[in-house]
Amino acid sequence: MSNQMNGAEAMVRMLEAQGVRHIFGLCGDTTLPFYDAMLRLDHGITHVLTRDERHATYMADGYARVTGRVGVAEGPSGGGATYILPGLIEATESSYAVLGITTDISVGSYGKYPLTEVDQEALMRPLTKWNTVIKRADHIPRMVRTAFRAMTTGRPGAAHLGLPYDIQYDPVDPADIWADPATQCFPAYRQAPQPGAAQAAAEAILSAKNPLIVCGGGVVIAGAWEELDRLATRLDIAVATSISGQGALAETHPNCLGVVGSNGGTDQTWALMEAADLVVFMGCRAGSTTTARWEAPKPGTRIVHFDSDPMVMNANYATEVAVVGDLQLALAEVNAVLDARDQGAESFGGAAAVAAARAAKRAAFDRLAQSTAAPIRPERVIAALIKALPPDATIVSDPGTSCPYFSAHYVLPQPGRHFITNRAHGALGYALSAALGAWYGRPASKTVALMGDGSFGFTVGELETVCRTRAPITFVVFSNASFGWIKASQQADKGARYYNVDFDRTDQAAIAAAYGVKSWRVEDPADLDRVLAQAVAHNGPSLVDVICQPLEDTAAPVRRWMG
Ligand SMILES: Cc1ncc(C[n+]2csc(CCOP(=O)(O)OP(=O)(O)O)c2C)c(N)n1
Repeated sequence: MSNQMNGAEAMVRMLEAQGVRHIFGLCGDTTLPFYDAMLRLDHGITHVLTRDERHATYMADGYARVTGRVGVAEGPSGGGATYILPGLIEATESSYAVLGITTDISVGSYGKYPLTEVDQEALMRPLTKWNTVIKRADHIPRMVRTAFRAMTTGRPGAAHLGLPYDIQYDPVDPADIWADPATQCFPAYRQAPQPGAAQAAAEAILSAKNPLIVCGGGVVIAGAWEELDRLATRLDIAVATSISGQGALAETHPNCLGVVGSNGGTDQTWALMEAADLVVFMGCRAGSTTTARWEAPKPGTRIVHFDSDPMVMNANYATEVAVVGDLQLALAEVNAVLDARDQGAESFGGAAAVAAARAAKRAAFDRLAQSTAAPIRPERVIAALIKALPPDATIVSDPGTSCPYFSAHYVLPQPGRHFITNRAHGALGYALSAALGAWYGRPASKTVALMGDGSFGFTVGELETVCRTRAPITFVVFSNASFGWIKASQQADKGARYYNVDFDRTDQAAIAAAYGVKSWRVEDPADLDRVLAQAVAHNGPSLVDVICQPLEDTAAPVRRWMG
């Protein structure tokens, strides 16, 4: 074996071979050889220094969501490894390919009480689709290939690679540096459904009186919107989405109903969910949010389910037809089955039902969006965003006020991943850094992050990263000096017995300005349109701190708080 390459260099060369273009992360003692290899080798990979490993992983996640490429985050042993966890579980449960690399203490010092020792493999196991701490340098190329294969095939997810310090100095045979180009992007190696499944699904749908399609993030991840558009249009069938499923169809499409469920769903969209005699779940796990804790579809509703993951079939509903396979391939097969029929066009009257629901929802929204009240109504902020943002904008939201309001009322004019939110775990403080990752992935698109002031406090340190990288992202803070979501839940569930949910009002605009962000504080709704337009047009990072109506006083589109 020639001795031209050490383990650290092999890791860099493997990432290069796997097509990695960006790595987000921060350094530690165990990272020294890896960083030295990054510095010395000519590899074309941009390393973005972050201020916290949580946010490095969120950046990798935002990057993966807009590009369909593997997002890569790295951090050091011990504290670095524990801080990287939140991003890995979000990516795994949201089905996005994110690789977390943590350097580790030397294999040679296992069990000798070295600083930062922790069983990283055990730590990462429930959070990742695949995970290993590499024990020998000559295993590095194979383990990197395995990680990329695991992340990108089947249902995508996160992987973790532990890279101990001492093996970074050990030799690796350069001949083993190669990668499978198919695993640079996800979904890789798409699999078609079992023979006959698409036919059975088409027949079930055609036999329904009032079917409804409910799309989750799987449709967007598979890039199946053209096939879905064909299907929805030809059958004139209504298409609802989960929040993650926004982008399965353009929300201006005549058949697109919008979001259903307990967060971002409204009475108007829920009515169609309840009225359906057959629900077609597509790339959707039929989880608690989309179904409002399985309130609808009710037991007995006929279910057809398309998903790449067989584990979701029959998990929540007895399923009449299960179509396991890639969504793009599966929907193409359904369309081919329908093409082969010569019975003329079927119509379920979906567009008319959608038009009526959308008009009623819009009328209720418009009344509140025109409000001149202060503190400013969230509806007014969403209306201002609708006016200020270009059609191809990328919008990232934290949980809290902005998520249900945006999901319910913003109309995304294009299919694809233009709205990003961490719906799997909903950890606060995701949006700011995920927006930076999304901007790296899609720099020509205007990128906007929406967050509560609670979330702002979780993530504010990354404003330095944003300013250093000069990313022209606009941040909008819905400021209400409380953990509003929980406060609103205490109102709804606990008779307004508020306990420890308020914090002091912080001046987000002043804090951001200190980092070098161009910023505004808006208290008068009359200023909102002008300020947002200026912030969006600004050629650098900008922030608008909006003094908002407290969430517990709003008419938020959150099902358990309603009536
Ligand atoms: C890391 C983390 N801790 C706790 C929660 C529980 N939680 C959900 S929403 C919420 C309040 C959010 O407050 P803020 O960001 O200010 O937004 P608001 O609801 O006030 O709009 C909390 C604490 C969470 N989602 N994530």
